[in-house]
Amino acid sequence: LVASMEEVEETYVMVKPDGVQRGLVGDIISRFEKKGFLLKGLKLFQCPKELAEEHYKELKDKSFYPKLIKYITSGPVVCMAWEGIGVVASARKLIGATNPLQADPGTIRGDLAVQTGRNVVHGSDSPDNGHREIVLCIKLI
Ligand code: FUP
Repeated sequence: LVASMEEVEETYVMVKPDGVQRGLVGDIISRFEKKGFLLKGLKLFQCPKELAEEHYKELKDKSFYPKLIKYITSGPVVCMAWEGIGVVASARKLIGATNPLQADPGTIRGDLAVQTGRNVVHGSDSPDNGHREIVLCIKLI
């Protein structure tokens, strides 16, 4: 466990359409920079429906899935690859709980959001998914 905490990893972070529209991109990038992570890739783009469906395929059977796809495709998103020791778990901590009302103050969602369906930012939940999402959203498009 300690060894894996010391491994250099990459994770995928995406500012969702509400975050872009509200002008929160700079604040979000700044938090990752100040923590000490390295920005390896960045792109603004309109997420096609097919890509959103692929990205959230594990949630396909959830009741909120149609709304989620509509939300993610409602405007441009900012996709980033961040590198650093333990960056996958650390990014999840910086982002905070899925429900912003339960996210701790000091986290992105805790400071900047209220609704689960408008929670400003996404971060990969494992190194494997980090790699998969970076390839899917940054390298292939
Ligand atoms: P997270 O990893 O924190 O982004 O959370 P999940 O992968 O569980 O959920 C992905 C997205 O689905 C969330 F960012 C928002 C949306 N969602 C809802 O809209 N309602 C829910 O009850 C749970 C998730």
